[in-house]
Amino acid sequence: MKRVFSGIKPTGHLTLGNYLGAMRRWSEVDQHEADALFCVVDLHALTVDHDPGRVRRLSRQAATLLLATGLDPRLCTVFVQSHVDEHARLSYLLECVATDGEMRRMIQYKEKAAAERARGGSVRLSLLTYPVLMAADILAYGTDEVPVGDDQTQHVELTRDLAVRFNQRYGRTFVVPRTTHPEVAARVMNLQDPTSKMGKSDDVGPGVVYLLDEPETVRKKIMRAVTDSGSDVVHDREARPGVSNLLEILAACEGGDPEELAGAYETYGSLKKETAEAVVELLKPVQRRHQELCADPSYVEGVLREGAERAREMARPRVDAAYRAIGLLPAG
Ligand code: AQP
Repeated sequence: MKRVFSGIKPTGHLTLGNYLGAMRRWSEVDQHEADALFCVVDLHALTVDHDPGRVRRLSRQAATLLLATGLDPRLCTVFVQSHVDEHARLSYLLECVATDGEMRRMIQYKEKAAAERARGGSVRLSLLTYPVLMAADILAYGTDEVPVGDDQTQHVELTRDLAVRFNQRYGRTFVVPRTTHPEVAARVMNLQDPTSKMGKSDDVGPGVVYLLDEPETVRKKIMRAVTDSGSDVVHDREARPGVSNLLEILAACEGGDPEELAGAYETYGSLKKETAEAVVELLKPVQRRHQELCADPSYVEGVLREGAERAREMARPRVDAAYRAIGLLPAG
């Protein structure tokens, strides 16, 4: 059975982009078809200016939402990254095969470092090395497939490069993973700025639909989405990014093809209305289950505890093998 690994970073409230780009597939497909692990990658949330209490709250919320979307601990492993030391252990070894040039070429690093500097802050070294830790997350488990949104493609490419390089230098230790993306909505765009990705740590709140937004809030955000000049509904990401984004969201919610859907709408207004209702319906069961789980925090804690134990057992042999392969003396 193939092994699947993916993660979610508790840097903000989870968004429709996170759900359509990644999480939905985890619960609907991956947990049924693979030996799958899903992780709240909390160490990654420390790479930018953070508030400790907020990271803890968001980590708990992200874990609860993962279960609320339908992840079933009988079918897959759900855990928190910092509960499994093997990630950090392996990350250091991979830093010893990665180069600083590779790190500085990462688009997300360039964007986030620029934003940090623009705010007058300093850039943490961990922001530069974050893709190596992500590679460790993936490689520790012998992962075959990494289901992610489009923005993570470059990081998975780096992971592949590091796995190949390590294997060539020190002997075959890691599986070389591949990426999978959803067919539509692999990159959901910000509703107020459809040329930028909908991000959970964006400042532009009205452009971001959060999984826990009230139905009225979802409707308002979608009805106020920036559309393009012109009035006919066509799917063209370059010329009509606003309308195309709505068509992709609608297609992802209801199934179907954004280009075909475009023909069914004569005005932006009717498209927005239909999209808003589709998103409200999509989020309803997730929000209901989230509420139930919040009333039972010990269940969530138990899932995370057991998940971490299982994950540790899966990761340790491969990370130990990497330690031996790279030339470290085994502890007696
Ligand atoms: N807008 C998006 N469209 C499609 N997929 C998306 N993902 C994130 N945003 C979109 C996918 O969600 C998974 C978890 O993302 P992450 O927690 O690793 O964070 P990220 O990729 O850095 O994106 P965010 O949510 O915007 O966080 P911030 O604002 O902190 O950078 C990934 O598979 C991602 O591709």
